[in-house]
Amino acid sequence: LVRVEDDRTGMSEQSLKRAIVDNLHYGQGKDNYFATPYDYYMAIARSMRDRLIKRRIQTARTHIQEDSKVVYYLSAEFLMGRYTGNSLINLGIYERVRKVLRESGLELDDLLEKEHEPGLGNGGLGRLAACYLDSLATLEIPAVGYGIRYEFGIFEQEIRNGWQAERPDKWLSFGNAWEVSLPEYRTEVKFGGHTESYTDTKGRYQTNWIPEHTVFGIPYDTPIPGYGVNTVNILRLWKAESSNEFDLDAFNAGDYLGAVANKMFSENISKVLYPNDDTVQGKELRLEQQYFFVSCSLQDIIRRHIYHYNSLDNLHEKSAIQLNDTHPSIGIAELMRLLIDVHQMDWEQAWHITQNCFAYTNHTLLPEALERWSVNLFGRLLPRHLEIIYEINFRFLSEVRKRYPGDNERIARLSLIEGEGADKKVRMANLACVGSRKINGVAALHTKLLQQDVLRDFYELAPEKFINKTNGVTPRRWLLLGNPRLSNLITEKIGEAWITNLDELRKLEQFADDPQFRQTWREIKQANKQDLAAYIERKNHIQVDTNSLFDVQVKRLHEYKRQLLNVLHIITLYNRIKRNPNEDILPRTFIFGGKAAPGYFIAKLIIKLINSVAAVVNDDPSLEGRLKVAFLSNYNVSMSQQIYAAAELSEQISTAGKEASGTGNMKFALNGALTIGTLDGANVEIREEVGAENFFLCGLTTPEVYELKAKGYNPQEYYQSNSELQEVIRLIACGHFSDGDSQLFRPLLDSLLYNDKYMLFADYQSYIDTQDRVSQAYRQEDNWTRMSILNTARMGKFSSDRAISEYCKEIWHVEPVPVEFKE
Ligand code: DL6
Repeated sequence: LVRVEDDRTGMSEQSLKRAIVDNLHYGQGKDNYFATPYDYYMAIARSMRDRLIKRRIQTARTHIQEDSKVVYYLSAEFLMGRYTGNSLINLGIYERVRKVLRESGLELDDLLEKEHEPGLGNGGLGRLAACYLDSLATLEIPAVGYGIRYEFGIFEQEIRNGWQAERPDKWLSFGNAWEVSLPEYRTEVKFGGHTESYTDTKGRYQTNWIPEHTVFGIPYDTPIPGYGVNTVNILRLWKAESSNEFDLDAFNAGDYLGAVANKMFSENISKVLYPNDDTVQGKELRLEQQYFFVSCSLQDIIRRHIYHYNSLDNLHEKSAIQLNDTHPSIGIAELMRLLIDVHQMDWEQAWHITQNCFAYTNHTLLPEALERWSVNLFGRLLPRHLEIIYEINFRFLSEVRKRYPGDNERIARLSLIEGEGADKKVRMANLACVGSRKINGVAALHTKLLQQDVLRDFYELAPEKFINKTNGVTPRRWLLLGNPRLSNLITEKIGEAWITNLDELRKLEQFADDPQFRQTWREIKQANKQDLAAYIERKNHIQVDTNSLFDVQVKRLHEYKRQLLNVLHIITLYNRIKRNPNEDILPRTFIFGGKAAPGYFIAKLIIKLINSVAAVVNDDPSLEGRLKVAFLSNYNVSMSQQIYAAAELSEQISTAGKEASGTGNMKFALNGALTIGTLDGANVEIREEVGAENFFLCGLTTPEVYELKAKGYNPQEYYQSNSELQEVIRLIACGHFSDGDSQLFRPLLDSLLYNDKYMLFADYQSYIDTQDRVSQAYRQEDNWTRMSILNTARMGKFSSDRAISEYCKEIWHVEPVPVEFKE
């Protein structure tokens, strides 16, 4: 008996083989004579998607049957990485599929490289959302991720003559095997226009929003499988489409361009991801994007809820809506609008439901990243929401006034509206705080600083709303998939329970002093280093010494992350060798990667400096290959998996009090790299977990930074008293790294010498001394390996499973719902 089901869902070698051949023929229209590696990739991806869809259907049914509360994770970014490898891992058939393909002379890993990574995020915030979706599914929590299906994701970075150049990321141009579109669930979203008030037949005061134009959101679903369970949740991304493809009246009047204007307006909305990380671009299109996806998502949630319960009275009991930063916080006003204007609920009940649905995660302490929209723009685009925000504010400030009579400064700080007259702004963080039941930071230090500083007034008003949720990363992608050699060793030694219970890694501690285990541990790192070295040679044409220390800083380019401090260290070592060629300097390979926001000139100049230093250092024969510098272009999730596996030293050197958490720091340590870092973000907790003796601490603490700022920080005080630092700065200034051009890096040097907002000079000596300790420690190979093992062994806390379990218990109040799989 031949069953279609087997080819679509079967997990045996034979079924998998048939499935791939079937998808190659009928999905790609090729046989093995014509098929390209990309066709094979598509066939594998489709075969996996088939398997997930069956489970998805059963998951959705179970959630309805069990009347489950659902988590809705609203995020403007999801940086998912490649799907196919991850799905093979989570379905538990990676090795089986590899074997099946090998029998046909195909190499799975090479084919998986053909997947164009969906870069629908900038960095930490979007990647966190992706880790959280993985954990939600693995923990069997009913959940939907909602976001935007950007046609162009984060730009592709090229390095031309040392400078960053941007190219558009056309990730969809060869199709996307993973998504399913659901035009039947398209949703209408209004923009612009005006509001009108009237009294309805029951004598109630009502408001009608008459928009200037409307847009459709079309949902595209991607299945999100849990590891080793049958739960398959979805990521639902919205694409904007015109509600009025062609204006026939305009066309008939001879205005062809006018006839398609609406289409252009609509489709622009989901066209491109804004490439800024930790800064806001107050552009109208960005607000349109935010409102677009939030409105689609909330209407979708309401549609499903009403279908099931025929009432919205219990919406908050069945839905937990998480705001991933303030980008979706317009959702608070939108849910109020939908409940009041569309579903005729009274204000008090609507507000009760809204406040109990939403929770807000803050991801940044940088003031420039706090979103504030001009009231004029807001009113033009979302006139009804502005009215609602004024009403929320009026009611909220009346309560505040009762609590703090006469404290007008506090009232002004708490207000949802900032400023006066034409400069008035809507403060989205304030809206998020007022409209949410819980507010969380992403590391212990970050939450404390929110309470003491950025959100202090809200903390004083409602301390019970504040809670810390230290970030976490998924061990499936960041160890099991990304570092198969190390994963296999770990599983061999302690079994595979660590994959879903990362605390199990503690069992590795017992092997930290075992010479044989250390040796194997080292061999694995060495093999991973060789792979990365081959990549660097292929891409950058730089030969690196695989016995050198792989010292890595990969993350977005930002002044506060201080890639420049790392460069000052490289030049310090360079000078030392130049001064004394026989000086015993530890050979190091410095590896950088990361994108700069296209409009962020200083960050781009730092990239140019790194590449300029690389050009001089890599080619100087007198260094005898002891120092090598490589900037890897177009850093993304796929590349990072390889980098973490090979790294030995992780650079986490942001100015204390600036990095909310960091998650790269966790991925490095999980893969056995030691950290050199400041007491910032989650570094603090990583150090507590791995032990101070297994962490290289440097730099000022947050209170010291604040104190120094308060008393008036002067970088010259540090500069004038440090001859080694002077030598470094002079070398850059004289054009040594810029073919004699003494002006090229002037903006960087001036900012250091006369302002130094991020206090590089204050931390320079501490950083250099700590790096010297790193070099000494690396030479004691055995002890270094021991520290490396202990780092991995003690990273259990930083699993996203731990983070998500805490969100479930303490914020969302949701329970796992196991799904049975029936063939
Ligand atoms: O919480 C995820 C991630 C943190 O680990 C980083 O420390 C933080 O910089 C990042 N924030 C952003 C930009 N956010 N905004 N707005 O990506 O979040």
